[in-house]
Amino acid sequence: MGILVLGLGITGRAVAKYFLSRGKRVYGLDDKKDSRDIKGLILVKAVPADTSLIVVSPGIPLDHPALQKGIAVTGEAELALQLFKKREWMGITGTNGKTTVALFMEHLFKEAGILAKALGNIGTPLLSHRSPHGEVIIAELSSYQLETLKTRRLKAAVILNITPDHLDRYGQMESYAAVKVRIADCMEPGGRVIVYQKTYKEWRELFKDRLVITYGFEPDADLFYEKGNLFYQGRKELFLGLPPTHDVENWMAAFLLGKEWGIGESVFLKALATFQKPRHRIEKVAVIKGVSFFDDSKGTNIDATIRAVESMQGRVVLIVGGVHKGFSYKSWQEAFHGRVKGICVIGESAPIIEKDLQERFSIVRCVSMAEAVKQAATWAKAEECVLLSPGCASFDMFKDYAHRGEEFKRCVQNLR
Ligand code: UMA
Repeated sequence: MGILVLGLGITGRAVAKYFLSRGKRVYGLDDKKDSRDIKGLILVKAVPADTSLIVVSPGIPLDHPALQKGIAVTGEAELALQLFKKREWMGITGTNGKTTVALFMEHLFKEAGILAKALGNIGTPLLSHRSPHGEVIIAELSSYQLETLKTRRLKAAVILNITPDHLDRYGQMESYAAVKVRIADCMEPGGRVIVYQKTYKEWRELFKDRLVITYGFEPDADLFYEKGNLFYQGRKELFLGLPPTHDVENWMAAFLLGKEWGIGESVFLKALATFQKPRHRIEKVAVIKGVSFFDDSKGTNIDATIRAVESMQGRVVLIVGGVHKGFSYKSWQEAFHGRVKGICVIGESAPIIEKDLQERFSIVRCVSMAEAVKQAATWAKAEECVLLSPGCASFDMFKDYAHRGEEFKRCVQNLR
């Protein structure tokens, strides 16, 4: 009997290596890539007759023809949940903020003297993690990974938010939201999933009778923010001293997650003071002639771009566009009103974005990042900002979002 690994990107390769190292017969099928460098992996073009299990990569939808043969299908994250039984697990999902919260939790645990490792959608497959130390696994889980997740092993988990993304795969918001809510079914028995209050209210019927802890800006949230203070079930927990921004939502989620491991106020505040935000997330990369340049290449959906624009001081020249994921950009009209001075569009989605926004904004279509940066720089005046926050995936023009961010930075440096 063999295991078929479907998709040989980062995930598939980690899965193949995991099973090969345990002496299993492993087949590899990829519609585009030839991975001859994995010793022992048997490359195939169709599902072999003796296949007993298919491990599907997150980027491959479950309606892929190879998955319609009646053979058991699982995902890498689910396999890891089943296999790493002795670990403590934390799950982090949401449309935006997953990576920031996952990295912050790693940092917070370090400050608290607890061994922990952030893995998963953040870029390191769960199965590639080998360590004898028994770290807490902080799993960043995408909706794609959640589709095949079912083992009840999470000690704590959070849904940070649910806003439009990946509608090319899910068709409608309800299906996307339902997949996100699956994380609640992977809690240890009796475990309560932490959910942003607004998200919980919006998708309440999907949660049914699942046990939930909420956080947010209205007094009925379990963790409630008011004027820089956090109150937990009516009792003041700590003075955060920050304005009610999107970042505060992330810190509230992190505080609740940390609480599950007994981490208190002083360690939390110390970790917050020393945390360095991840790269390509509203990262200031230069100030040239009074214009600030920000790289938010990781902003790959409409809400992420709105958050980035809202966080800017001064008017913004925005660079957007890339792989279209099926949603409308019309909500940008209101959100950008009075804030965005001009828009440079790049990539496949350029014509759709133009159509949705041209009534309200000056838009210039650019063929490359270099052209977009040049155009944006001529537009922006001192005290204003140039912001790359594409609202789209990067794969039409770049290897990934990091590559796109680096290219932006290089073009900005060339302006000097
Ligand atoms: N492939 C096929 N047939 C298809 C589609 C793809 O054979 O129909 C093959 C491709 O040729 C390629 C492989 O599948 O060789 C790619 O697999 P994949 O898309 O699952 O990508 P991985 O390299 O395994 O990376 C995945 C995540 N990618 C996606 O979910 C698209 C990475 O998240 C993640 O970091 C990595 O696993 C480790 O867990 C990236 C991402 O864009 C950052 N995530 C989305 C997001 O954050 O919004 C969900």
